[in-house]
Amino acid sequence: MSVYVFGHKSPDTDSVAAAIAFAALNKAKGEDYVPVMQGKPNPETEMVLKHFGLPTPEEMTDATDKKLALVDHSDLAQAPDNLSKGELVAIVDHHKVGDVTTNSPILYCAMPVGCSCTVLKSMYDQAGVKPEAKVAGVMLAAILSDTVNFKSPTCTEADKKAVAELKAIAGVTDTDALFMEMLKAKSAVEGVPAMDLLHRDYKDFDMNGKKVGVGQLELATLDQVANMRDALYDAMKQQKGSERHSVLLMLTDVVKEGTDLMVLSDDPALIEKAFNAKLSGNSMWIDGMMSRKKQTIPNLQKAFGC
Ligand SMILES: [Mn+2]
Repeated sequence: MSVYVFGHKSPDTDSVAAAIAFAALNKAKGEDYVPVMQGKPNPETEMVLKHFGLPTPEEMTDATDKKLALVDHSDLAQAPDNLSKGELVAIVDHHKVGDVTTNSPILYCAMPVGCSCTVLKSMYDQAGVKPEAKVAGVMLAAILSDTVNFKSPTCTEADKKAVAELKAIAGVTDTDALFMEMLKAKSAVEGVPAMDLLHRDYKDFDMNGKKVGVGQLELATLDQVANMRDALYDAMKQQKGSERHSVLLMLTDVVKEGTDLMVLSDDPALIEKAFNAKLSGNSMWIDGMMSRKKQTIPNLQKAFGC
């Protein structure tokens, strides 16, 4: 009887890579393990699987009458449906302990590191098994994704060491370039209508009785929208209409760590004052501005006298 390895619902790259890696480790020991995923791969995961030449795991969401393992979670809310009607045999994770319980002893392997695939790397080491190059590739991509290329506060020395060892096995020479490719896949804008991009992550705010809309697009590089600026500005005009005082669009460069802020306002000078910057054309670069919630909105509130 196969053991199905499930990542969490709304699969991310780690939950898929960890399912593949855990299944492959057990297969190397002669056991029948199959990676599955609870839903479709996101654009980043799709790119990573294609890059390393691995098939997309089968979709599966129900545990009834199945032998199964969980990776990258131990919360019921993220686990497959009818978990209690299946037989859970293992959990590999890097989160706080969740609310999944079992009647029998299981393999439970969790470590306080940045990624489930870092836990799996140490399981491979312990078993004396070297992952196949393709599997090592998706494991290292998962670590880059979960640790935001080592920048996340959750990143540990163990994650860095795992990447150093996995890149040699996978034949990856430049992990920064791989991370950039992943970011581009995640932030893909090509072929998406400008109005959809404006609304990808958009909110209206009340600023002292004035309605201000702020959208944000996270990008690997501003070049991604170089040919779309006019179309984006037209979408902002349409969005603003007569009811809004301002519509702003944050074009956030995740690599350079700053935002080119596109501005359409009844009072552009007020927006300039809010960010202590000067518009050139219809946008201005604001170094270090990454967060709408923590940076953009508080500055606007101050300028609007909220
Ligand atoms: Mn994870």
